[in-house]
Amino acid sequence: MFDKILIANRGEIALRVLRACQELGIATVAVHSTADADAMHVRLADESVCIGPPPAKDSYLNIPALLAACEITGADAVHPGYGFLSENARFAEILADHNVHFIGPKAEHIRRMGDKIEAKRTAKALGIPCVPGSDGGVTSDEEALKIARGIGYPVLVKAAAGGGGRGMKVAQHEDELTTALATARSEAKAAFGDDAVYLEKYLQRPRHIEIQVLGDGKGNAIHLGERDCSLQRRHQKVLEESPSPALNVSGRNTIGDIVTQAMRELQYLGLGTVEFLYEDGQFYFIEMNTRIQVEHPVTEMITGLDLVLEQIRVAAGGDLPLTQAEVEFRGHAIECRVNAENPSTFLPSPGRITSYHPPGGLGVRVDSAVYQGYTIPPFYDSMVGKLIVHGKTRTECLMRLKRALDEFVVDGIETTLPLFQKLVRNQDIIDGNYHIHWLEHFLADGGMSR
Ligand code: MV4
Repeated sequence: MFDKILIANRGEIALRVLRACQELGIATVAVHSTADADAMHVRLADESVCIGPPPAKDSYLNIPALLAACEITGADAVHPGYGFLSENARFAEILADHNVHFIGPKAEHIRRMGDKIEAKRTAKALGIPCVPGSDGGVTSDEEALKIARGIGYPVLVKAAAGGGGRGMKVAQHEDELTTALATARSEAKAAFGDDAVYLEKYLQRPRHIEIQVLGDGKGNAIHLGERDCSLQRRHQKVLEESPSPALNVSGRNTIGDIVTQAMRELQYLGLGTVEFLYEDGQFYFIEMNTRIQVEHPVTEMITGLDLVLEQIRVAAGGDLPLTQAEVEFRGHAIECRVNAENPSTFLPSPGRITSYHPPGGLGVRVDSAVYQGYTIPPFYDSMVGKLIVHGKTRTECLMRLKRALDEFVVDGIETTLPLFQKLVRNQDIIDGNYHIHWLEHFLADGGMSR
């Protein structure tokens, strides 16, 4: 096992990783920008190193500064959290070159899944169902027109280097395809420096359902069920739940087994999430994430597993905690991402938290790094924390969530708590009847002013 882990992140995930390390008896090193000197993860770590000024490119993304921090403190492993360097294959390789373990997948798998064309090719070869579309990238308008005729309109042009919805363009009819290709290419070139694009059938009202996996890198892998992350705004997840209201036990087992078998064949190491669109009872692979995700607590609440601890264990060469047959799914969990934003306009609202009272009680968990008197800096994401609630049934979970939201006090800044107050009282949400565009429609229809 590792002796000392450097946590290359900030905020609630830095704290989450720190807690897992403490429970494993592993020493911790926090790193921080000058804007985060007062942060909770810095206070609670055994040691801390300032790695640069506030802009992330000069601090949390500064690889030489992170290497120096490893060297100075003698850390033997780095946990990247999510975002920042968590899916940077080069970072994983550089650490290995300096005899520091990267707590995450093999660099080759991070790189392969980072290229969406390569990821899809891999998924398809492993027997994972994919959205009908081009076989690899499209290089000419003529080729694209031919493929689109084959799959039928509407079609979606996607960037190979994409993610987060950038460089995506829908063509409703043939006469829109050439423009969609050109726009997607130029957006992709500007955003990622790579104009490779591919084509898919456009699914109109799917759900976003993702499968959590864990591999030991030696050909063993398990899945930990799904999360329904359909409630999003501008490609930012807002509320996640497990199990998905749209899935039954046999649907879960079928897709879970396919994904698990694929991960065994890949000899995948660490945590991963295989993302699908789900429409009319069919799963369609879109992407794979090779990191721990913001919404991982939803899975922890229904499986009872500590995903960060397991991630550290397999990175150190350890075994999986359970066989697939031993994985049990208990009850229902929902996570709300509470952001420092106006709940109607979503404009950021950084500033000082004058009053802070998180909810508690049975089945209630708050993952947050803020405290009363803390000032949310304007340089990073605007998450205040995550409220995660567990119940025996979805109904109990929703009632408990309503109760917990009523207890939650965050004063001094605006937060998205009022949005969740509305959502838990909405009939579609209560019925589990929503898709990837539901939240944007709700907001556009004045859901927050009614
Ligand atoms: C799609 C799609 C419809 N059809 N692919 C958006 C971000 C990227 N990760 C994948 N995305 C989508 N891919 C096909 N073939 C619709 C989306 C999409 C979406 C997906 C998941 C969650 C929210 C979304 C919001 C808009 C569009």
